[in-house]
Amino acid sequence: MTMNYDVSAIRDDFPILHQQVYGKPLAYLDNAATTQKPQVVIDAIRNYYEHDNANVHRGVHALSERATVAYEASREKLRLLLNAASTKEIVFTRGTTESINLIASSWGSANVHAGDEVLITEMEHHSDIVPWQMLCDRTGAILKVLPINDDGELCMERLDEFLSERTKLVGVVHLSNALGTINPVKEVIDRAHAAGAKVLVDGAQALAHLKVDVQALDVDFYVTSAHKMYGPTGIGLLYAKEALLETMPPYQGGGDMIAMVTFERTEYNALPYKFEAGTPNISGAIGFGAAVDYLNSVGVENIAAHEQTLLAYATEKAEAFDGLRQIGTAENKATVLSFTIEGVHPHDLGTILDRDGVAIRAGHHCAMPVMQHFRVPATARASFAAYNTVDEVDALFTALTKAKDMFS
Ligand code: C6P
Repeated sequence: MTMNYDVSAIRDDFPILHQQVYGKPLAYLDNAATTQKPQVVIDAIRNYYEHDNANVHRGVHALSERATVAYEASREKLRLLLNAASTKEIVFTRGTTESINLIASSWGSANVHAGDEVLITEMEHHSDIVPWQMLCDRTGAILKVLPINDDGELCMERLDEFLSERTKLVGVVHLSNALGTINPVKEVIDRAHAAGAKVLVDGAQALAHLKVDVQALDVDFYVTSAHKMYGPTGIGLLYAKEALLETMPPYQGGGDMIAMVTFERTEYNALPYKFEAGTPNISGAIGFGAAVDYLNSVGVENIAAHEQTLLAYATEKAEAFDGLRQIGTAENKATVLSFTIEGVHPHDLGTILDRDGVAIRAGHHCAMPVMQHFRVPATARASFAAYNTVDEVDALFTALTKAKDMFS
């Protein structure tokens, strides 16, 4: 394994891993759906509720001040993680899905008009497809789709053909949840900018596996979810360049997003609060901050190297497995092994593996166009995180052999 990477010490940070499922040790390989949470994240949330629970930005009392300080400290941790220029550029949302809906509703409605084009890719998650379809339906804009090849890589050689002077936005996933492909987002951004388009990168899967620098990327919008990076569910973020956020109308109206309200007019609050209407997910934000601390303490590069070792080992086993078809064989990929097995439906695989304590995801992974490209109804997907082991990969393949034998 990776030098100095103590996977058993990391496993000890995650209380949930130490359990049996149907009498078998749990092998949790469904990390692209959601990662497990380390004790420090659980403790941060618990500590907040035990000691500091109060609303933020409102109270004059000690608890509210402490809650506000902790909430804003998390924003600063996320700014640092992404290397954003200012905390004004970090908006807390419910997650990737809400962040993209925010962009499509706010920026999209103000900037995308009939005849304009929005370019996405064939490997987008539904949350980076449907909000743009809805916007195009509302405005009369046109949705274009950059195809992928049979390895599950973007057809970059065709990008310029799909960009035009009418392209207002390019939406691209950083790390595909269905294929594991890591996309050349810097190149997409540079070429889209040259055509005059803004770029949204869907980083839902990226931050637990890749180092991301939004300034180096020069990306306009970057979105993610805490729960895929060892943080809690129900919280995520929208990063956007300050100049863009300044011009965008609010997404939702309500408390905290205002500076002054009369019945005649409302003056909106400063960034980022203009986009955070209502009482936010305070405990979630605090847990998100603790997850960032945890990621930094292990080091995302160390995690990535460990996962690459697991993925290489699993891929080797997959290649040797009779009747197994890998879906997603990009040169540059991470964490995800997506596959079908001849004669066994992925859902049956998922159920049989579960009985052996092996948790994977089976389905379309909210990326139906990817399934359509590869002409499969669904795939089985194992996805690796910091705490997974070679033994768990072995458990996966032992269970797969058993499943295949049952059906043959
Ligand atoms: N993918 C998976 O099992 P939310 O649900 O808002 O936190 O994230 C949505 C999302 C957006 N983009 C990508 C690339 C994603 O992978 C996801 C979530 C999960 O693959 C649930 S479908």
